[in-house]
Amino acid sequence: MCNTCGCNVTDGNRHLLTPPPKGHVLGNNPAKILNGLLEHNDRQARLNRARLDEQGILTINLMSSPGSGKTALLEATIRQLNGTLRIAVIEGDLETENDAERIRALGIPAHQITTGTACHLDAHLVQGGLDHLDLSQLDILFIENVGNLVCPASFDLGHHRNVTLLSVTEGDDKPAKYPVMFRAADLMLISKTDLLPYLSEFSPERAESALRNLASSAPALHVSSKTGEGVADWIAWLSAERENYRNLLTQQKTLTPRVETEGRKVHALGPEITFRPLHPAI
Ligand SMILES: Nc1nc2c(ncn2[C@@H]2O[C@H](COP(=O)(O)OP(=O)(O)OP(=O)(O)O)[C@@H](O)[C@H]2O)c(=O)[nH]1
Ligand SMILES: [Mg+2]
Repeated sequence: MCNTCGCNVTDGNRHLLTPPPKGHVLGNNPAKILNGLLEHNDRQARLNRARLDEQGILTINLMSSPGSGKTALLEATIRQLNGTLRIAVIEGDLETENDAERIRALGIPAHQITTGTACHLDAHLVQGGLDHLDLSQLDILFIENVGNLVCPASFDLGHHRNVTLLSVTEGDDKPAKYPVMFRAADLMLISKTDLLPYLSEFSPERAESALRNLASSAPALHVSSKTGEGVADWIAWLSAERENYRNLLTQQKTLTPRVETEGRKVHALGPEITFRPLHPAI
């Protein structure tokens, strides 16, 4: 799939594809160049994370299919927190400033990244987003990834936790069908639960059991941004993660998200490429 769509080439890393100078370690083998992009991504992600850690900003990557309620969740979160934590948002979409405008309308700084054709954010794009924010004024940064249940899970952005939304309109089999995305989740949020009375075919139990079948122990919470049901549980999860993160920082450690190595294979070319685990598990 991504071997043909070229989605691992973004405006943030396109410059790395220019022919390398003679004697450059990547040579001109496309497989090596694409593997090089992933290595460059990881290197940039580590720099992003160090920058965020310096300021103690817990950074959450929100992923899901298009329209499952990521921006609505952010709006509900901002309302619920009511200024008790300093928040900013980096928005990722192929086109439009719509989501960033929705966040700014609530008085929260937001930077929109438009990827053009790329179906995921990467660490280079996020680095550009960080440059637009005053990091000295933040407690939590949310990154709303491009709506896509496949590719975003494979890219470390330098963030700390992955949150994957599954809206009840999508069907409870999605964790089984999109294992790379759901295995990468540190938290699964079943969203739009106010619609459950109209969607008797969706079973939250079946959705959670599909997640467990992936050997994931990530918590599964229910939320409706429309009615506010479950928003307090989500905020409690965020607060616990923030406390854990701050404790780790005092020990010169940090939090790292789950990033799926199997998905990374999809984003590379050639059988000769070997993958290493991205991070020591915390
Ligand atoms: N009933 C109901 N509708 C919701 C809820 N959350 C979001 N929606 C609606 O779902 C649609 C998409 O919501 P968004 O928040 O824009 O979804 P998104 O995941 O940010 O979409 P993209 O950024 O395009 O991927 C909008 O019409 C929302 O009003 C919810 O909890 N309940
Ligand atoms: Mg959105």
